[in-house]
Amino acid sequence: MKTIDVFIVMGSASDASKAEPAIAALKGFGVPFDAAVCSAHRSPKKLAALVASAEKRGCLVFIALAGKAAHLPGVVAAHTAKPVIGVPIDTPMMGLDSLLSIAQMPPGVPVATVGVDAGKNAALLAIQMLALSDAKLAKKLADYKAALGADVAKQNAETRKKLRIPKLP
Ligand code: RP5
Repeated sequence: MKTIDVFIVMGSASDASKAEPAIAALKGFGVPFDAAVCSAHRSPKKLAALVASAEKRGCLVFIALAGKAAHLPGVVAAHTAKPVIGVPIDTPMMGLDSLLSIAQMPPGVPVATVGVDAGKNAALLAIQMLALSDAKLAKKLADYKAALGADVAKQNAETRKKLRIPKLP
């Protein structure tokens, strides 16, 4: 029985605040998901079991958030053929350590990597993947993108007014 489309794994409870925007986006788009804290280093056997159980529940895309020597997304990818999106968490090294640990995967085991602390983008990328075979979700995404464009147009009008830029001839 299918229960989830997306599974979010956080490497530590300290990553939870960075998962919140991802969770909000998935909820906003009505995407069924689950989330858990599990570490590639501190609880490796549990992680393998968690990935297997998420797949049994129908998970199509994984999102993994981790910081420092951020092996979590890569280890998730080692245990599944489903797409894995990694979110590098900010660190005293500005998240560069996390970013490189997630992005520099060996050939054969890719992890799609978003920006440092970019949980929202991870969820949107997951939604874009799911929308490839879900027309309702694709429509919601198109509406979302149109709203982004409308907001820029509003900013343009307000900024031009504020700066007293003359109207175009
Ligand atoms: C990583 O180490 C976690 O993903 C977290 O970002 C970082 C620090 O973990 P804690 O020491 O806060 O548990 O494994």
